[in-house]
Amino acid sequence: MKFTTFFARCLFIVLFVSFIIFYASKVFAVKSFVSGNNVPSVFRNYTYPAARRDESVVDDFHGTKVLDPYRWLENPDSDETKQFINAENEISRLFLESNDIWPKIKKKLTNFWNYPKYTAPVRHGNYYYFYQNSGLQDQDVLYRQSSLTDDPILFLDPNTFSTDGTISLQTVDFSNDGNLFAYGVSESGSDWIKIKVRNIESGEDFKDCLEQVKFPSIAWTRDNKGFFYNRFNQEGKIDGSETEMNQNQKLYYHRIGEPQEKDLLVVEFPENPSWTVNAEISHCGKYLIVTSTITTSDNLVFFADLEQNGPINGKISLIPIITKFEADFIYVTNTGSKMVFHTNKNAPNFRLITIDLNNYAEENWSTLIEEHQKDVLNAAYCVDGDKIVIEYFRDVKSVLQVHSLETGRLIRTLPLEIGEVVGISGDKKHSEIFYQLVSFLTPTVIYRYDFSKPHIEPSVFREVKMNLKGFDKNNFKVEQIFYPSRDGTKIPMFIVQKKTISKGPKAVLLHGYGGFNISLLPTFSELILYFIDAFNGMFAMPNIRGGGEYGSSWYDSGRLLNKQNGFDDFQAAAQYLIDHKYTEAKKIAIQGGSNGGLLIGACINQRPELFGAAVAQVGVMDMLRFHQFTIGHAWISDYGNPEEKVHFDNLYKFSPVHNVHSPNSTDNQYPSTLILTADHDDRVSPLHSLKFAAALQHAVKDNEFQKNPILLRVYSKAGHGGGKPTTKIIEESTDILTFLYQALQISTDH
Ligand code: X98
Repeated sequence: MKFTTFFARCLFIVLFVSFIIFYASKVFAVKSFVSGNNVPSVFRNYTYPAARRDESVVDDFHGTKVLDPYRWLENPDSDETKQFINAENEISRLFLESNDIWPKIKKKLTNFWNYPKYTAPVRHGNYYYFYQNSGLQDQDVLYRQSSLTDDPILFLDPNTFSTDGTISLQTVDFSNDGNLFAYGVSESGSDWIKIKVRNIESGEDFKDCLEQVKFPSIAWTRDNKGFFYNRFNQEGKIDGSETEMNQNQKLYYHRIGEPQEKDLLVVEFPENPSWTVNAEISHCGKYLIVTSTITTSDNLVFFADLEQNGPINGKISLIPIITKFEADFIYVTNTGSKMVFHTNKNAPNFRLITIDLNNYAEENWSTLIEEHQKDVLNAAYCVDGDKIVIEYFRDVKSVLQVHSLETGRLIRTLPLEIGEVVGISGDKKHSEIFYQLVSFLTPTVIYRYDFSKPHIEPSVFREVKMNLKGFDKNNFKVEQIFYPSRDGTKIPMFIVQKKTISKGPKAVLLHGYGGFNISLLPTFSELILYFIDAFNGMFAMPNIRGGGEYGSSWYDSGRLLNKQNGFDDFQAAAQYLIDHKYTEAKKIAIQGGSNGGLLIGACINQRPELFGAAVAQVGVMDMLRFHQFTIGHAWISDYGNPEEKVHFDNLYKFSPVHNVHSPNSTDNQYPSTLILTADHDDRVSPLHSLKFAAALQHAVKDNEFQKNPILLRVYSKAGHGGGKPTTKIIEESTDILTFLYQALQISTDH
């Protein structure tokens, strides 16, 4: 460590400790109104910040008058909002750091985290590239090597972008020959990125810097003169703290070496401001494939023949092949004009189809790989010229198969342990593939297979292991059970715990998401392992409806007017764990982020008595206004549009902000609740969490039955989660674990 950095850290610690002592004396001096024998002492002495209630703000939704007293919290720049955030942070910090648990957990957790991590190598041009993190580096570093046995050479180190690790690498795109490299950098966790371009051989960056980019798609043309990319032309501040709606995304062509103002507008949809636009170049280099979405599911597909079109000098006329938003169509590869798409059109478990660009009417499509009756075809990659590697989800675990590109015939299954494949690296040009598996007890195993040597079976190329003294993964066990939900539907749930049975009800961390066709497969998390190992706890992960674990029908049964099903599934998971004597309600902590934050907010309103603690991270909490901020309008696929009565009626029933109530007995008080958000979250604006926290605190502040605390913490220089530096991840995880330690009254030594 440099001396100056060391000095700065010492100064910071001194200032930080003084800050805590100063505020401890101030806040503990206020009137104590929370008390009770079963409440840890740290819960007893604090008061909530007074948040102004402006009851003059009233909306009329289809004849129903809806109060929005904390509308002022939607302005991130007002002094009043900033003061509210500061006051909330003071209380939560005081709560979390009032004793020596926080530093003890942080030290131990840092130790958990400190082991080298790698990703699978990917080939571009003459090199292999992979990410490495030596253990506690804030950002993963990109390395390259000429062969798998050569010493890796540092290629790009995002840790040099900032001193505090808050500038991250968010997208990387190599030209087809691997000679040029476009990369996106994001600041403070925002979805906004700036694209830069590097020459591979010289290692130098060109002066190009492209702004206004969010949800990037970069597609290099084969002549290496430039690339297509999408951007918004949004006015005003765009640093991730703004809340303005993102609209009018357009596709441009950028020529290397030219200023961004000279970029050519090639595709736009001015009649449809909420359509997004993405570009891809076909594997043969001939076609531009353009897709467009309005929500997070279903897309249109267009194409243009770049060879026929000639030089790019303005708008490109596109031929529409999918003209309705009714299914997902993902380009896999093509043989001449025959394009292979991965789709759920007429196939809720997905299938591969071939569409001939010379004859693209639906009646002429053919099926390359049929939909499986039960397994979900999650992803498909073309490798080794004429093969397709397919990932299926089979009862929420990854399965890998190789099929023929020509006939769709199954060639072989690739060996895999139980877990989730988080990356497949391979290319139509190369015979070699790598695939990366994770699981609850396995940080990463990377397998390698070479199709040119079919007699040699896939082998472990690299295994990532925690180097933690005294930690043996054989002391833990993973089970999958199926429990009935409220309507009798069987829901799968993973349970991870130590093999040794400890006496008495266990502390349980119950995690869920349930939306956007996203599947929760077995994953590796230091926080989860810490909870199990150090708290003698149990981790439970139900695959509730709304996710994609069983294809589009599982998704459909938990979205729009069926959204309550997912909440019911989650509550039934807690009930199952209680009924089967794993635990009791006050030992259950529920946790979720983003759409999972909504799940937590809805569940503590609906069944507060079922949980002892709740952690809601970056959640969507105002279901009547979510569509008005940043990319929220794209979530109408899951939530419905509050401007339509049928959806308003549905959303109003579970919207966390609108269903807060005051407890009428100690038994149905709210669980201890920690609401987390971040000042540069431009995916789910922090206003959701601020309004929910203000409403909850208002409802409980003078309530004789509410003993448990409701806390809000707003992190600074952080966003929705992507690109978060390790330092901040460890701090946030320490906050959560310290909160759970206190809220669940964990008795293990620390
Ligand atoms: C989103 O909102 C995804 C946001 N998003 C993207 C990308 N493209 C998008 C195109 C249209 C609409 C949204 C898009 O991230 C994208 C494309 C290429 C590369 C990188 C990004 N999601 C939901 C979300 O964040 C669920 C998961 C994805 N939510 C927050 C839903 C509710 C809470």
